[in-house]
Amino acid sequence: MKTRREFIKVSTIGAGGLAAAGGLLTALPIKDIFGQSETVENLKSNANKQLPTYCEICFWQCAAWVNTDEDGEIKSIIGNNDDPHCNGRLCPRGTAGVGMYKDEDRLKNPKLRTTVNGKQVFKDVSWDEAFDFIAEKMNKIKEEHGPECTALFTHGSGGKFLGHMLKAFGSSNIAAPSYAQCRGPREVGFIATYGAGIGSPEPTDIRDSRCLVLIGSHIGENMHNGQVQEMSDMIRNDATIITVDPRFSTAASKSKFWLPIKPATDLALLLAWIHEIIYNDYYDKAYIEKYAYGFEELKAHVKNFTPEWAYGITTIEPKVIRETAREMRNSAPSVIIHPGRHVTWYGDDTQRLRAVAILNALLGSWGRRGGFYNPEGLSLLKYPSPKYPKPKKDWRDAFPGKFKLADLALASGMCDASVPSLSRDCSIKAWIVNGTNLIETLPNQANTLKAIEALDLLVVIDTMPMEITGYADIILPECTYLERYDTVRTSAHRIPTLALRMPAHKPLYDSKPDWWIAKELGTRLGLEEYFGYENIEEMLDWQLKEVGSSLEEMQKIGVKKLDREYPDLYFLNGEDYEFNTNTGKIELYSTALEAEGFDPMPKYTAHPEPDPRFYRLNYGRAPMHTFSRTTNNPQLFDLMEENMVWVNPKVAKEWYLKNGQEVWLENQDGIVSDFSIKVRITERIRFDSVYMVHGFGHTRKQLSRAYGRGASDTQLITNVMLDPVMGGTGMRGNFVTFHTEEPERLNKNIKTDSTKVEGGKA
Ligand SMILES: Nc1nc2c(c(=O)[nH]1)N[C@H]1C(S)=C(S)[C@@H](COP(=O)(O)OP(=O)(O)OC[C@H]3O[C@@H](n4cnc5c(=O)[nH]c(N)nc54)[C@H](O)[C@@H]3O)O[C@H]1N2
Ligand SMILES: Nc1nc2c(c(=O)[nH]1)N[C@H]1C(S)=C(S)[C@@H](COP(=O)(O)OP(=O)(O)OC[C@H]3O[C@@H](n4cnc5c(=O)[nH]c(N)nc54)[C@H](O)[C@@H]3O)O[C@H]1N2
Ligand code: SF4
Ligand SMILES: [Mo]
Repeated sequence: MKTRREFIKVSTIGAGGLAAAGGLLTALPIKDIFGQSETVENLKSNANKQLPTYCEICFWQCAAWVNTDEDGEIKSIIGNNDDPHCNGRLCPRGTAGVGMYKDEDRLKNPKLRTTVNGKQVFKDVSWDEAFDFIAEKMNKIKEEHGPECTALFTHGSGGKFLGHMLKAFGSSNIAAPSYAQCRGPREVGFIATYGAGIGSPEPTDIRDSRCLVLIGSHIGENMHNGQVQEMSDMIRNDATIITVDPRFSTAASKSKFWLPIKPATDLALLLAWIHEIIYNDYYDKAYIEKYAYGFEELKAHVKNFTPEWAYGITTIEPKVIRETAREMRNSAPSVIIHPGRHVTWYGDDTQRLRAVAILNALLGSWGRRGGFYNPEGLSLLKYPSPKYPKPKKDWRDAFPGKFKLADLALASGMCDASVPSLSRDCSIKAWIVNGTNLIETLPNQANTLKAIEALDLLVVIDTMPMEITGYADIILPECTYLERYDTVRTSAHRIPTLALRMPAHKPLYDSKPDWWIAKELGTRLGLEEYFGYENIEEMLDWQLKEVGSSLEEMQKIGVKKLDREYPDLYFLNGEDYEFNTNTGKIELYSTALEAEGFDPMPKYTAHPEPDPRFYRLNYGRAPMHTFSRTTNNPQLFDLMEENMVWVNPKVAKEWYLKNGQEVWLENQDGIVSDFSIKVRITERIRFDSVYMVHGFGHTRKQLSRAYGRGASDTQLITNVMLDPVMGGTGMRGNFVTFHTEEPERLNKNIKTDSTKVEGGKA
């Protein structure tokens, strides 16, 4: 049976296809906003200019200059020398921002799902019609269920405007996948220990560090610009790098020690290191005495966690564990056990990150040069607007008594709260999805689709016809970051900086910026008093003037460096300090976790192992791509067209696999990859695992380059190992086996392949 929200192509019936379509393409009131104007045909005034922006290809947000040619066309992007995120140098992806702007597959106009002759298709509509449609649906949901039954999933800068709109509407269900699918356990683990999270960019003082321990964080392939630059400096300075990774990563190849740990056993290694550091008196006594709580309890807790004990679990030899512990001690406090970023692995992730936080504390690296510095940012005042209504309920009602320590909303939690339930008076009924490809981003696709199926409204705001757009009721095309203003970047660093993003070209096609979408939709919903500014320049100028700058100044300089309010970059050199924990101390023994019924100190528990002929599915980043968002970018596609599955030679021999051979992967739940993937035989992966880069295996034919290239790891991640502390979705407990011929699919596969679905092009 065809479902209401049948997955359909983003193909459009022509203007004549529907009687109404032509008449609906009316222009909106003309607003003379630089770069956003409907009337400006060609911004000649933009010829041969250098205009400031900050990059949106990943979330490091490097500040950059966009160069235009004599026709005002975008020519190139280069780093801004004044920016501490990039120090004037962009990564390959940042330079390829031009490719995102020029991608001919971009979404071009708003599209509404409709049925023609019994088939679901998208028709082009005007922005007016799109907003009227959304406002009507949202108001109906508000009347019938309350405004709290709406939600915003967002990843990226423009989400702030949409978040403001949704809060004004009366809902606080706003989440990004960068929490429960990414760094959430790290934040919660560090908050439990230091009363402060890590945030982004990470305040790791890598450039001054003598010893960097990377535990499942592959800086170098994880191309977060400033970190990679600082790590290169470290290597030049002959500092020690210790990499713990079942895969021989690029970072491992630059390391003094590579510890090819058995996957899923890191907590045992961390506990053994803690044991070594305490029982050999390697720890920073004065620091621990002054700042820490629970040392004696910790000492007793790790008594039996010897290197010999850990060896049996991790396969890392005791002498290596001892030697690496000594290396850390020798460099302390200029040592960093890196907190990682994508840390949702095995469900005990908050506890693993607690162990990382504790190890740093024992070595005295928090608040010390070469360890973790004290970052400082500047918050801009919010443009004056009425108070938000107070929501009576939210997504947490779906999880009574759970995840209390989660300091942000869970994208996966909001998804689960959209699956109808008899025990709740409201399941979430409407999603606005902005800048996140939830189909490829949330694990367990069947669950995501179940939630989507139950919605009354799905609005997708994107730049590209990604998987998620196929399920939308209405698609709104956002212009790329090179064609718009956004909020001013205010992220914290060694010194506070401001960075401006402004349009370098008017939006191509009929695409629009998020700020405008939020304001126009807000107005349709009767929330105009929340959007008191005529246009975004007015708002930004007001905000900037409040801190002694102005839009005019920022348009010229792009990045403004400010003075620190608190002069101490390194702040734990013996002075008194009260941490934001229950005890006011660094909690080696966590009172907050204990109060919620969790282990106050981390413990190792074994995780399931693959069955014979199955291998643990490991995944990660490639330097030239960001998730699924860049795989169709013409410039980056040229650098890497598809992902491959890394297979250990021993395994390849057992399966008679050859380099470059195409295989299909099947996971423990009988899900078979939609597409085949080529084999790469390499010693760089352990025999018990296979590895692939995330973001490939696109199922949308509208992605003319990326379609069908490589395989999707997400499709094979059906087992979620939930973190009981904060609801993170552990994704590394999945196992795959090989098929050398395309296997029959036993009806377990979900249809995300648009070619298999009826509904069509006019
Ligand atoms: N299987 C698997 N799942 C993962 C991960 C993994 O490694 N493997 N990694 C996890 C991590 S660490 C994270 S942070 C998340 C990331 O999750 P997402 O941010 O959802 O990642 P993308 O797949 O890049 O999806 C981004 C979407 O935003 C759109 N987009 C790009 N630029 C713009 C813009 O300017 N405006 C708008 N409106 N849209 C834009 C893109 O076209 C794309 O559809 O995924 C998590 N999920
Ligand atoms: N080029 C590029 N850079 C990026 C991104 C991107 O998409 N592209 N995304 C950014 C984002 S949002 C994030 S969150 C970060 C993510 O970057 P990282 O935090 O570095 O995380 P992953 O990319 O998931 O890297 C995972 C590493 O862990 C290893 N690993 C797998 N299982 C285990 C295990 O059991 N134990 C140990 N010790 N290691 C294991 C894998 O082999 C891999 O090398 O990257 C950021 N930087
Ligand atoms: S690291 Fe690269 S992709 Fe990320 S913001 Fe910086 S230049 Fe852009
Ligand atoms: Mo992430």
